[in-house]
Amino acid sequence: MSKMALSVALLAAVVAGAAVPAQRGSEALKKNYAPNGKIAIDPNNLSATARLTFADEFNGDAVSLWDGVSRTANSGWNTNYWWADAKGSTLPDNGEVEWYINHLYRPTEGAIRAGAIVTPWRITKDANGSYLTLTAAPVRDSKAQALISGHPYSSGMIQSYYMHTQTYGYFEMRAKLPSGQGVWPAFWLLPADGSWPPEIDILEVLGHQMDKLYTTVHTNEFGKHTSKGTDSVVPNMSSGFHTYGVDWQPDFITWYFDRRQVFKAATPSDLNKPMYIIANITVGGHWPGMPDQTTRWPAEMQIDYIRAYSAIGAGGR
Ligand SMILES: [Ca+2]
Repeated sequence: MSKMALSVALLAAVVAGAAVPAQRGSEALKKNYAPNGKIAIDPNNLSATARLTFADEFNGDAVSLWDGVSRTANSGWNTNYWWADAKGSTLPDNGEVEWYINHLYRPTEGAIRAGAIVTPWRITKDANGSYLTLTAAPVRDSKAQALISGHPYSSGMIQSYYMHTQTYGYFEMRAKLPSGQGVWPAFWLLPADGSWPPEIDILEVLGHQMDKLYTTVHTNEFGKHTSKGTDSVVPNMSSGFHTYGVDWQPDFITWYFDRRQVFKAATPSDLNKPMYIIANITVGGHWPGMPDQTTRWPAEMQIDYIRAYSAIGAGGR
């Protein structure tokens, strides 16, 4: 996503994902150790090679949203960048033109109820399952636009800063992505200590290239921002559900599409601290370009689940 240079104050209350091993592992797996003594995570055999540390299946009747106070494992998703004003947020340095609605900000909540802003996060269901649907859409009502700092689009993001951060492990989202010129869906990790870089982009897609999956790691290990990444040609990501995963370990980071490896890079030296999870739809920006008359609204990202796992140690430790 390229958070760009943001100077933010450090924030306490970092809840690191505790690496408490479960009673797992088997003799057959013992030959497959990662260098840190953990069993290498196999995304195609997660039950035997990893421990589930976080999951939201989005199967309830409502999205589990943060109450503005709690900082526990079940305190819900925040819909605003944690460093941002209560009115909501965007990342202006990227040239983005969406405004992420903060579900805790009453004036925009009122505009949503009045129909002037499309609901950015809701649970949707069909015969195959239950999903979190994030929605980006134009805001045409001038009073509503004034509530979102004049931005022409509202959008939805969820981030786990207050309820789940984790160092290393496997992170996976199953989702169907929005398409369209200027639409930029993403699933990514940022450091809980407020530093940037590093950053891991598990998926980034530009809505005019729905068969091109971008996977990237950003680092400051050389004292300046550098990145390593690739783009992979995959089946159209807006015509069906796919899984997007990353296995971040002390030695290597491996990206997966439908649990098949698409990219691998050595882990930068500064990627060794708790990260939180973000999923969002960006609109516009220097990279994707702006929406045009071909872009169809609303742009919706349907998320079946987001899960995180930790590696387990040798002999079930
Ligand atoms: Ca689900």
